[in-house]
Amino acid sequence: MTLDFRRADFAEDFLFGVSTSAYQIEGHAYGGAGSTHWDSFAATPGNVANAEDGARACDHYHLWESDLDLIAAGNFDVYRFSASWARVLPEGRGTPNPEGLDFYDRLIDGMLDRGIKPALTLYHWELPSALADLGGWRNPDIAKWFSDYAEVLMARVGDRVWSTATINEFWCVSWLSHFLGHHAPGLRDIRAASRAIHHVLLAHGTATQALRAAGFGNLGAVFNLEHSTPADATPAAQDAAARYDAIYNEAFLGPVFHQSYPERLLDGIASHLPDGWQDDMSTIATPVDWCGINYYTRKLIAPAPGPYPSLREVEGPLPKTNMGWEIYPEGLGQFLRRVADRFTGDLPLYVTENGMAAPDTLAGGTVADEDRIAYFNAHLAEVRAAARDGVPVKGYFAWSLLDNYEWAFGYDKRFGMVHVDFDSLERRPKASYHGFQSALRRAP
Ligand code: GCO
Repeated sequence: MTLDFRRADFAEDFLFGVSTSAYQIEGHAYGGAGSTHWDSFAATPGNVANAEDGARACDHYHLWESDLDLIAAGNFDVYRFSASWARVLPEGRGTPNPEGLDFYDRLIDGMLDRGIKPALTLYHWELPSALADLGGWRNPDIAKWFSDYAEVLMARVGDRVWSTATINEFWCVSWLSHFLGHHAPGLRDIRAASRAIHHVLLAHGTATQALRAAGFGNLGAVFNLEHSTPADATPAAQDAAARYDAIYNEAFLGPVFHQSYPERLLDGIASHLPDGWQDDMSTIATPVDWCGINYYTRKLIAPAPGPYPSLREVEGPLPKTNMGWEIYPEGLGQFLRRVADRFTGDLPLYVTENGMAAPDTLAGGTVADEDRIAYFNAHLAEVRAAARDGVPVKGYFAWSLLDNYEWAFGYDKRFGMVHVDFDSLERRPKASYHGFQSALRRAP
C-alpha cells in the first residue's frame, strides 16, 4: 500500500509539511535551557509512563542537520516546528540564553538552505518553571510575559520564518492541563482551568498585537479540534455532546474569531473568570492571517451525574489507533467546512497536525506502517474533497516527522514517519515516509 494522491490532486500552491515540537524532540538537557513544568510533572510519580521526560528525547538539538535532510529528501515544503520558551529565556523573563537563540537561528537558516519553509510555533507546552512558580497560566501577567518572549525570539528569527503561530492547542494548555490534570501542571480545578482558558487566549491576542506592531506578518494560531458525537439519540446525550463541543472547540474559536465565549462554556466557567474579562475580548480577537487545525479523532459523549460539565466519554465502535483513538476521517472534512463557514471565512486554513500512533514493528531496517498510510490516505481524501468544495484549505502537515516524546505516554507511542531507536538514536524512515516522498516528488 502507498499514499494514493499526487501533488496534481491539489492546487498548485497547496503546501505539504511535517510537524514536530521542541520538548518532544530536542533534548531539553542540552544547550542551557531552563527547567520547565514538564520536567517537574514528569519527575512526579504516576504522571508519565515510566516517569520519562524530554531531557534527551530524539537529541534533535545535536542531530538537527540530518533531521532537516530527512525533511528535504521527503520532498516536504514546510517544516512546522516549535521553539522552547525556556531555551530562549531560561527564567521565562529577563536574560536570554544566547545558545538557545543561536540554535533557532541555525535551524531556520538550515531550513532555508534546503528550500524548506520554516513554520514557527512559539508555545508548544514547555512553560518555564520560574513562571509556573508564579501561577503559570493562572496568572494574568502571563499574557505580557508571553508577548515579551515572542518579541525576543522574533527579533532574532522573525525576518526568516515563513509563518508564526502563537499557541499550539489552547484546549490542551488549559482544560487538559488544569481541569483533567493529564498534562503539566496536572491540576484538576475548574477555577484554575477557567483562568487558564482566558489567559492563554489573552496571551495569544497580546502577542499577536505586539508582533504585528513590530512589523511581522503571516501570524496565526493552532486549534486542536475533536469531533463530538452523541453516544445515543436521546436529547440528554445530544446536550452533553454539544457541551463537549463547546468546551473543546468553540471555547477557543469563538473568542478568537467572534470575540465571545459559547454559552455552554460560560455555564461552567463564568463565575471563575477574572473580573473584567469582557474587556479582554477585543484583544483576544486581534485579527490573524491564517488558522491551523490539528485533528486526530472523535469522541462519543454521554451525560453523567455530577457537576459541570456533567458528561462522560463512551467507548466507540470504530477501529482505533494505538492511542485508543477512533479513526474518523469524516470529522476532518466536517471541521474544515464548519470552521470556514462559521469562523474564518476566506482566511487560509492549514491542517497543522494529523497522524496516528501505531504499534510499528521494525523489520529489515524499516517499518511497514500500512495502517498509518491508510490513515493519511483517508484524511487527505477529506482535505481534497473540502478543497474541491471551495474551502480555502492551503496545506497539510503530518504529525510527526519522528517518533518522539508523547507527553504523558512517554516514548511508548510512536507517531513518526521516521522510526527512532531511543537507545542509539538511529533514524529509520518508515513506509509512510517513502510514500510521501514519492507522492510529493516534482518532475525534474
Ligand atoms: C497534540 C500535540 C502533539 C502530540 C500529538 C499526538 O496535538 O496533542 O500537538 O504534541 O504529540 O497531537 O498526541
